[in-house]
Amino acid sequence: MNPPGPVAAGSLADSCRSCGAGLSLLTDFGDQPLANGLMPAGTDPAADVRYSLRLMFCAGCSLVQLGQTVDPVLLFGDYVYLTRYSTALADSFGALARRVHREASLGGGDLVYDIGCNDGTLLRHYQQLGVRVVGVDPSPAAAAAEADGVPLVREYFGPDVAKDLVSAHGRGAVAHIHNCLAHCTDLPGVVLGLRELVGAAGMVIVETPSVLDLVDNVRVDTVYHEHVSYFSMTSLANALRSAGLYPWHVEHTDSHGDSLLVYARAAKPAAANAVRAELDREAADGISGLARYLGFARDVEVSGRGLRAFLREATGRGESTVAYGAAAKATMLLNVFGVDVPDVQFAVDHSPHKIGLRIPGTHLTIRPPGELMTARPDVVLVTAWNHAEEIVRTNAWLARGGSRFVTPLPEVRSLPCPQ
Ligand code: JHZ
Repeated sequence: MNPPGPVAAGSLADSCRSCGAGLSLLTDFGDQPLANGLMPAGTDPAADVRYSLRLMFCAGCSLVQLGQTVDPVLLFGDYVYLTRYSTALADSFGALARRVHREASLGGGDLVYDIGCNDGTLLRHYQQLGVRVVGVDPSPAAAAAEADGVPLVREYFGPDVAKDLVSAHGRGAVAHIHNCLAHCTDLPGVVLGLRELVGAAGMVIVETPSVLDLVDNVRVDTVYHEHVSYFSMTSLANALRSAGLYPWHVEHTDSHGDSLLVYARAAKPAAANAVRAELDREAADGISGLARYLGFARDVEVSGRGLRAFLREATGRGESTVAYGAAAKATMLLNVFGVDVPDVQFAVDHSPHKIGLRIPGTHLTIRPPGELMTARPDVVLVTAWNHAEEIVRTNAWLARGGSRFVTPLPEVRSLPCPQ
């Protein structure tokens, strides 16, 4: 998330949002629509608003980032993503809350913050464990958290909001920020705010997709205007340290592709830990050099050609294809690769608020998954590939009936039909 105010509708950056050094261009995707800017069905995709989308690299702190910022009101003013519609993700938040509660010995007097809490899925798990919680989220998604009784501050997070929160509610034993740091244009300000929230004794837990997964598995569909930063352990540790936060543990999760789950606090950790090992692995892998990322643009071309050929051949054989998951990723996949009706006929998604809308930049309308019963597509293109297992499991009847489920990246792969 980004602070409101000085960010123009489409301003170009020439220096790193984390350390201020100069930037080098990695890939230019041209002008692209907003990934979550779903449009009314029947409207003209040619009229959809588009902004430049360019991926840059900072040799100063290794942060891969967008060279463009879009006004946060345009990005989050009408935000339709709700965590609760992905069961595996919601379950993983439950497991994390139970684990942190146990390992940090949290009690009823302790306080847990969640920055970018969305519909409050994570905080509701803490509430069930008897822990005090406060969520921070300016988007309409947070209304669902409030309706469920999660105390909420509807603000763009930063150091001033952090000070107000501490005055009003106290220091946090834990401050979570999941899939949100990458959205923050004022990265140094947000990290300072996190440090303020937890003081000397608390713990910050950051979850964010891994840039190595992006480049190595061609997750080009995760590059969009909301995601202004793409972290490695190296660039994340640099950003945290600048605010006096020291990462002391890292794990990998897979709810949105390979992601880093990093634990940090104000005290310097022992020299040897999982973070040190991760930093050493990244250094050996060339993480701080532009060369590590330069094959990405070529790989995107290859993946795009492969997907277009696959879909065109299916259409040529008279087969029908439907996209599963009107995720932000679906918008980017279809637009960056130039895929539209008739090669993909429509999309399905079980989020009620997405039904009846159109994927930006395309003619694809979003329908309820129940329509697959009548459509019986030959091919189901799983655009929400991070949920492929859950999607194939809940639609096993369709797979058994002969529909082929495929994921698009880095190349088209068929998913096994469940027994
Ligand atoms: P999903 C979100 O991206 C948005 P998206 C956000 N900006 C971000 O940073 C990343 O996550 C990390 C639907 N679905 O979770 C629900 C079904 O229909 O991959 C969702 O609309 N049936 C915060 O949008 C979509 O798919 C199902 O069985 O790419 C998945 O979106 C399941 C499991 C999901 O996030």
